[in-house]
Amino acid sequence: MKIVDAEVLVCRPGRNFVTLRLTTDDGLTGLGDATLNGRELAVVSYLRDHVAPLLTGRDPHRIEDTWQYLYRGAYWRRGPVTMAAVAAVDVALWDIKAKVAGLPLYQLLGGASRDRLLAYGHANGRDIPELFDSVRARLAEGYRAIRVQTGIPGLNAVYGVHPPGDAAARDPHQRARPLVEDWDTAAYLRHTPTVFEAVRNEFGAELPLLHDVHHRLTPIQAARLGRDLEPYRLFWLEDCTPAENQEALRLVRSATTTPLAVGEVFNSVHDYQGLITEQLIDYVRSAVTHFGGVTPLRKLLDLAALHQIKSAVHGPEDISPVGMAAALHLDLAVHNFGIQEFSGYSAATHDVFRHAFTFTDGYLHPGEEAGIGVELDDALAAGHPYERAYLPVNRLHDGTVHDW
Ligand code: EZ4
Ligand code: CO
Repeated sequence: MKIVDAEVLVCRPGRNFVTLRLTTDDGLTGLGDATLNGRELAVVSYLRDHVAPLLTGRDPHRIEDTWQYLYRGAYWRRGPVTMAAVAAVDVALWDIKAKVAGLPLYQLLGGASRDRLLAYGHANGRDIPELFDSVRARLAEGYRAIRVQTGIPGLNAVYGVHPPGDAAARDPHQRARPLVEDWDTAAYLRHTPTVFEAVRNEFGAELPLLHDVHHRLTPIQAARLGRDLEPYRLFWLEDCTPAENQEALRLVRSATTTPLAVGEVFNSVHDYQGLITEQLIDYVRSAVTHFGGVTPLRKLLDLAALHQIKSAVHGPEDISPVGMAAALHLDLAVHNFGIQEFSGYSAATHDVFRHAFTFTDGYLHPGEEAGIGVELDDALAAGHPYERAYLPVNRLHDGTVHDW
């Protein structure tokens, strides 16, 4: 069997998605997600101009070899653009291999280690009453674990707080020019523990609660926040410091028993190495889409398992249903599954990407279709053309750019 075509499809059913479709001489197709939020066309070019010409004629069954060929063969290793492109190829090849076998991908990864996958959703509010409404809405949708983000008194905009409405329409990532948000670390550190106290008082001790700091703190600030949140028993505190400095996590870890999650902006095992082998974190957050695919993420999770670290695959709206499906097959198969982020998709996205995976009573399942279980409807996708869109940027009150 040979690969005869590699198409890069870009569509915007509410937000931009980049999808690779490989076709074999047997007429089988495989899909891979290559969406890099705010920098989508860089990956399109990487795939179209540099990778697609290498794929035609190759045996689609040689997944590991193709991965190494693209990773080592480029000479220029790692980085989100490269690894999103390699991920798309890897997932498309796994999709094809599983379709040839007539099995859902998780069966090729060792079979199911559990019956269903605990998901967490996002609750946001400008203030505590609005946050409570958002938590109640997620609970009504079935979620059994919830990420909590709120506005801070004195700040106009805070990461994670969107006006109510359709998932795509309320997404602050999707602006033709970057939205400028404001930030005050001292106000955030004062306010956040009071939010979790209020949420615990309202919703009880048992509901798993998560919080994402989005790289905004120094190590000593993160240590303070981790300690102040200890009474509220968070499921995790995510990305408390800029992730590229692993040393920072050593200080945070020694100061607090609040569990730590890191890694959505990582794209290689090398970004994690000390964090895992020194057991400085509790959850790895890499997406299949930004980490080079199922092949390397499986290896990362096996290394993590040796150190009692669990999976928490990144699953925001900017991971397409193709990337989500790949994550769910891996989640179902690995022993050290932790939790899966799932914030749902716009109606248009559900139509363009017909998928076998399900969300029921707060749990996800990849479904039983052969392959990853997602097909892209080209005709519907054509009705949603690409538009440039950026993530927000963040400035302190004196105008200094801060981490977003
Ligand atoms: O801001 O995916 O944990 N989830 C997150 C996401 C990220 C976006 C960036 O593209 O932090 O919402
Ligand atoms: Co995050």
